[in-house]
Amino acid sequence: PEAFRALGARRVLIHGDGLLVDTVLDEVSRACARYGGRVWHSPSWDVDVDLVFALRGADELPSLSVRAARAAGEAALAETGDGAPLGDEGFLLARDGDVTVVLADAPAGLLYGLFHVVRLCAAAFDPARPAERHRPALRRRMLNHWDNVAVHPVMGQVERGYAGGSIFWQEGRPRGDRARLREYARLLACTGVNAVSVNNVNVGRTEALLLTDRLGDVAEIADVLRPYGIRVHLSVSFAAPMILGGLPTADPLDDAVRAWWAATTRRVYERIPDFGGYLVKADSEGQPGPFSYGRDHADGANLLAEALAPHGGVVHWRAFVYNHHQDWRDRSTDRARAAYDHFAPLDGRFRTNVVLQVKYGPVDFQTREPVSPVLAAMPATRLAVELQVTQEYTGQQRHVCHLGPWWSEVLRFAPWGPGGRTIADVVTGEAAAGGGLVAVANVGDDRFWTGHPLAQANLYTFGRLAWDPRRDPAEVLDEWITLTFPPSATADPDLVRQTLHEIMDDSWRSYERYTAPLGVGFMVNPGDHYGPGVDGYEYTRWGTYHFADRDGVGVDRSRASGTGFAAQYPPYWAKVYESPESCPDELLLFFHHVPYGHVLHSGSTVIQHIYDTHFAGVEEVVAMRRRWQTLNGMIDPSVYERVAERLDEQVRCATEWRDQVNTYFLRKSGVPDERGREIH
Ligand code: GCW
Repeated sequence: PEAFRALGARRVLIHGDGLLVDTVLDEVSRACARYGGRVWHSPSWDVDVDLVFALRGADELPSLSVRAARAAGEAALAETGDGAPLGDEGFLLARDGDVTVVLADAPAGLLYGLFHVVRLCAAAFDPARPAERHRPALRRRMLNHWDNVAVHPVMGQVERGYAGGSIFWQEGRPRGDRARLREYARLLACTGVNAVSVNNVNVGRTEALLLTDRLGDVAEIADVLRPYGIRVHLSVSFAAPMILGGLPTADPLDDAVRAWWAATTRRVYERIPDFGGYLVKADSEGQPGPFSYGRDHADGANLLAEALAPHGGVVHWRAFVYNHHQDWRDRSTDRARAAYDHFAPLDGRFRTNVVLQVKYGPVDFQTREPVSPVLAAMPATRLAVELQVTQEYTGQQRHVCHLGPWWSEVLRFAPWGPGGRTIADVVTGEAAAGGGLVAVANVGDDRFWTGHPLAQANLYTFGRLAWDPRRDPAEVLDEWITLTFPPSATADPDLVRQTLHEIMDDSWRSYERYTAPLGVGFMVNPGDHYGPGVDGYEYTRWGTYHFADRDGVGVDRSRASGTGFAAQYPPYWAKVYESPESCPDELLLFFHHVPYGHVLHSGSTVIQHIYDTHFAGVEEVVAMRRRWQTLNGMIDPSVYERVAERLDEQVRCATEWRDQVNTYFLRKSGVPDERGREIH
């Protein structure tokens, strides 16, 4: 609430009507009640105000100051944008004498304008502040909840969830805590997220029913999220016509199947008129899909797209399709190749309301992977990048691992070569058809929302990057710190801010240092994916191997002698990745199998790099913990304690990683650490 002080102490006028305008009114009223300001909603008399939120289409008001402020806003609008519209969600912020004015074309714009004013604090009222216009670079900024309705025997209530139970569901039923859900909607709206899917992409029997018999449960969630501009989407089973409709087939080209989807979808929209659409994991890790009928993924996705099109809905169709029954002895199959091999040939075949949702890397949300080549191979398809805010492979919200820099690196990557178009251009629609940004959510019913209080920064950063994928992640983190740890009587705000930066800024790289080296990935405990398990996946069916032997380590994915994955990139990167000499160090073992003595660009050998980074990574975590301890007494004690306890676990776990990885490679290679440190 502290962040609302500057706004809540002012005289505020809100002009316009609509559900989201009511939300703005409610927010401002609450802030004013707390901090002594006043609020008016379209008064019919003249009032003196400090801040105006106005919808451009709304009627003229008698208030002279408001009319003047609005006119000033219009003038600023003309100046700042060459007539470009603000759009459904954009807004303008300008000053007119003593008044700050927020103008929007649609109610959602006023809501985002409100949160912008909150972020700016006193700066929003600075007379010298030039006018600024904002609109999201991406239309859809979406979170996927992998929440089960019924508790799954292995995965629990939330698959890969590290923040307690589901915020939506509890043991087979809706959790029913509308107040908490509304707070969640508010939290998401302030980051800029505007779409949420409410059930796991692995759709079980109970979850399948959300589409039909239990649609009312979904409608209730939609009702609570709607006032914050958030649309609800649903993960559906491709076999729904059989499971729910009693049809003998789910063949996408079957007329009865098409009719079933059309009728079912019509009923969804009767109940939830602003329903967002479907999310589908098909032919992947045991989920049903079009392959069973000899059809391809364009046939499958288009079936659902056709049913959704009359209502303005979209299908998010996931590209995470690979053979999860691989024989580890089979060196010709490469999981990294799978998405490209399945999908790139289908470019141009998807209907316009299909969004192909592609994990950022070719394997699976690893700490380091090359950017998926699918993102550069389908110019005629709407592509969304899927990130993982839930930290399945990056410390599971027990470790501090701030992912902003990593996501930003992905979004800034130029797949056609340096200086060319970027992944941000692909998802915004400047270099392809544009499909948005999606992430797997990290929130549960935990009292701090995300288990680790500092993991909230990942949620916030995702929302801000989805609003503007070109933003500097360090600046976004700074914004989050300021909003989350506002100056208070006991704290030295600069010290708190600086300390949090020291802990968080480089935490993803620290995590990378003490876990799997040089992009080789995995090496986690199978099953829960937490902690080291160097050979945990080496002889499994999952296609995630590192091939370490006495001479070397890594996966040969070159065209010349390996799986050919490197050739899936446009020529510039295909060439760079093809040879160990030009491949960037951090991806070397993803693309090449090299001897332990191979010298990196950094000058170090591979084996010495493994030792050095693992020792350094643990030292960095120990330093994080020491820094955090200096904040004792300066911040909320419950937050302090929760983070302190998790840092103890991070030190323990990082040490385990270091010792297992170093010991493993010492035993394999027989090469001692040149600095003679203790390896077990
Ligand atoms: O990373 C893997 C996870 C699975 C998940 C799958 C996916 C929802 O280990 O738990 O299933 O990815 O993305 O579909």
